[in-house]
Amino acid sequence: MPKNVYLIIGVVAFLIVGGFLFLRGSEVQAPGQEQTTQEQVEAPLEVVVTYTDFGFSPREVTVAKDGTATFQNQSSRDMWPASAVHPTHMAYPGSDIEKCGTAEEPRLFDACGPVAPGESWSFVFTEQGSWGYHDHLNVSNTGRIAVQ
Ligand SMILES: [Cu+2]
Repeated sequence: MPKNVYLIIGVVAFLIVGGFLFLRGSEVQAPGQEQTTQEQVEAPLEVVVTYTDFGFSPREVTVAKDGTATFQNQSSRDMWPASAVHPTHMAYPGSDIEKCGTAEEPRLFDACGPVAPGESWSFVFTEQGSWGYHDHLNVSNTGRIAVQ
């Protein structure tokens, strides 16, 4: 019964695509991010993560490869976003707290110093994967960035 096989394949494909679009559509859109009119939904090139006294928000975000995440300090104290794992910060490829202060600093997923309240720090993610991070000054505050 080839017709039935095609019908089943069609229904399964419809459910997969529909479910994917539904899940993507329920994600919180970053402020200023324009809706894409393309059929293919892509990860944003820019995301904003705010840091308050309660931690990072959203705690998990997705950004496109070569996209930028900006960490805004809206808390009452200094923050220091940095790659897992504390205290070496070496989970993100190439990152290492020992490289802070060198010419490699712009490529480190590490603020390499305190970011004062009201200030922000941005980083361009060139490596695909799922990267955990924390506030080096308050290590119980953690987050995760998926780079697609
Ligand atoms: Cu740390």
